[in-house]
Amino acid sequence: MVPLKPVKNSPEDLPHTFSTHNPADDMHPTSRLILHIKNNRAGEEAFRFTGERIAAALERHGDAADRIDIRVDWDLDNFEKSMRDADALVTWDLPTAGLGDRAPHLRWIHIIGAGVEHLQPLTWLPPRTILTNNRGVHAEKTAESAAMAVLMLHNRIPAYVSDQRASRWNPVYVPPIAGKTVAVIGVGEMGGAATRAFKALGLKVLGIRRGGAPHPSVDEMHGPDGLRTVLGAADFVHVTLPQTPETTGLIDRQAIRAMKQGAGLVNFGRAPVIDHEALVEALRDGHLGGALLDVHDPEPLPAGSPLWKVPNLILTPHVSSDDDRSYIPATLDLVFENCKRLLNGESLKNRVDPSLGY
Ligand code: OXD
Repeated sequence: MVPLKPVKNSPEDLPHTFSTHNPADDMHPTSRLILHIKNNRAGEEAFRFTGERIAAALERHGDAADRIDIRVDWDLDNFEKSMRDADALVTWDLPTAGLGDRAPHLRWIHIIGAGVEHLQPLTWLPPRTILTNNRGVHAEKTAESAAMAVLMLHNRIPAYVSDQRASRWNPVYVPPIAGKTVAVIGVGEMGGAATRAFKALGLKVLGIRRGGAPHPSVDEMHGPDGLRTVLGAADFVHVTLPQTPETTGLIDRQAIRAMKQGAGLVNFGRAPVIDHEALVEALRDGHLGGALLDVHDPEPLPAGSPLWKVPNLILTPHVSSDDDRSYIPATLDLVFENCKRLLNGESLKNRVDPSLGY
């Protein structure tokens, strides 16, 4: 979720308070939670916390609703004031300097995306404050998009798009995809959802994840040192890595050259994980059969980027894992579930490990 495209503002749609506070509850101040939700004016409507979406989520979480005071604002409007007594913050971004002093009661920050690279290094996080992210919210959409991506690569759609631009008739007949091999680099929530979709297509699934723990939809799981092995064995490589110092540049020239001749590459994670110059070279000289990139650096990808015109490469504008119907409702379900946990003194779901950066 990267809310970058400018959208029409609709401030009238934003409730500034959603308090169901009953003054009688003042007897038990620790049993209440003040939650500040920060919307981005420049963000897309799909990622906006509207009054309607919040009200619907409160209905679904009625048991917690009367213990949470919700304040919704645009960007930094009322931010400093609100941080003085807020217990929890839901946002995509925030000014981090001196947060511990500016937000003395803040116990929890929820980031409404899976990636938190824009906030790294996480050294600004006050020791008493827990950071959580949106991993898992994308599962259904990302699984569908992952299936689409490998089917497109298998059926030579990137090459046919290039042929179409050149008015070229070049039929190539391929068998059904079952039996091919896909390597998922980064089997977390998003990668895990992709592996389920790949299994359903009849693919052999190889996986890479820290620690190499098995996954029910992965036939062969490896730790990070198995990267070259899986790259060399796969017909399709599906990248779902977060951006951290360890993953930046991981799919470099050597890694790309280690892929099978004619293989396809997909990136649904973060752009800096891949060496794009090496990718372009491999697409132009035919080492790779095609690629689909959904994530870019920067976003929006500038009109002058050479990537737009590379043959056998399909670009999508960071849409593979987010949908405009359920993203914010599912985010609110996660937020309210964690509110209940915080109120009950239980550990929160989706904690980000500041030392790993995801
Ligand atoms: C996210 C994403 O970080 O969609 O949530 O990329």
